[in-house]
Amino acid sequence: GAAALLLAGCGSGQIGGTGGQTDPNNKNLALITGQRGEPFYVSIECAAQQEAAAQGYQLNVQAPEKFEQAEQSQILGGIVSGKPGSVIIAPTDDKALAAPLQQAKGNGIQVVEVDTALEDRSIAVTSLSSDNYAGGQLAAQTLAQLLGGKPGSVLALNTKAGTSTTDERAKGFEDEIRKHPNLKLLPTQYTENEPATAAQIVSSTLAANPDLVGVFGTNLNTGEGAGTALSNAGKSGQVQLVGFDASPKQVDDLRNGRVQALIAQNPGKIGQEGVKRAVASIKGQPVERETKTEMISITRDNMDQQAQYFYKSQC
Ligand code: T6T
Repeated sequence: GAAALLLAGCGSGQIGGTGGQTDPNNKNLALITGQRGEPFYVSIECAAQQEAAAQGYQLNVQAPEKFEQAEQSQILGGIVSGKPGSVIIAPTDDKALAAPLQQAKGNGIQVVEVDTALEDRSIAVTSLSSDNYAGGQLAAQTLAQLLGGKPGSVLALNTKAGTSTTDERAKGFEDEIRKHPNLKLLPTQYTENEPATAAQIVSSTLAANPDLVGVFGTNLNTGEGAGTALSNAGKSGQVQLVGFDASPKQVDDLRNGRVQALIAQNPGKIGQEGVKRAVASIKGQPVERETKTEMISITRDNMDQQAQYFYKSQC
C-alpha cells in the first residue's frame, strides 16, 4: 500500500510516495540522450563517461536515431528492465516520456533530467539545463546588437512542439524582440528539428518578407538549415543569423560568415554534474532539484577566445 511504499521510499532517499526502492550499492547508470551522434549530446556523453569512470560506475549510453519520443520510449523500456540505479535522460517530449519515466521511478530507478525536462516536475529527482528562456533573450539581444537599429522583420525557428528547451528559447526570444519597436516579429515556425525543413521555411519567408533582417535558429539543426538557405539565396551576412549551440559545423559557419552569432551551452558541465547527481541520489543523498548552467554569446570577433565552449563530435 501507499504507506509501505512511502517507507521504502524514505530509506532510498526518495521524497515522493511512488518511488520504488533503490539499492544504494547499485553501480550501474544509464544515459539516454535525445539524438545519436549529435554534438551537443556527444559532449554530454563524453563528460558523463569520464565522471562515471572516475567514480567507479558503469555508464550505458543509448540514444534514438532521431530526436523522437517513440524510439526513445522503447530504449527507456529496455534500460528499465536492466535496473540501473539511475537513468540520466534528455526527454524528447515534455509529456510523452512521463509515463515510462514514472514507471522507472516506481522500479527504484532515480531519474535525472539533463537538458530537456518533463512538464510533470514530480518524477525526476533533479534537472540540469541551460536557462533556456534567458538563452532566448540573449539571442534576441545579440541579434538587436548586430542589427544596430536597422528595422525589419525577424523570424524564430523552433524544433518540435513539446521540446521544453526550444519552446523556452523561442518564448524568451519573442518576449525580448517585442521590446524593440523597429523589429517586426513574424510568427515562430516549427521545423520538426529537420535542417531541410528549416531551410525551406527560411527560403519561403525570404520570398514573402523582403524586409527580413534577422533569423534565430533555436538549436543546432534549425540554425544549420537556416544558414544553408541564406547562403543559397546570397543573403549570408545581410540577414543576420543567430544560432544556438556550437557544433563543429556551426563554428565553421561562424568563421566563414554564414552565421553571425552562436549562443553556446555548457554540455560538458551538464554531463559531469548529471552523473554526480545520479550517484548522490542512488546513495540517498539530497540533490538540488533545479540547476541552470551557463551560456555564452559567441561572435566571430571573440570566437578564438571561446574555443572551450565548442562542442565535440566524438570523445
Ligand atoms: O540544443 C540542443 C538541446 O539543448 C536541445 O534540447 C535539442 O537540440 C540540441 O540537442 C541541439 O541539436
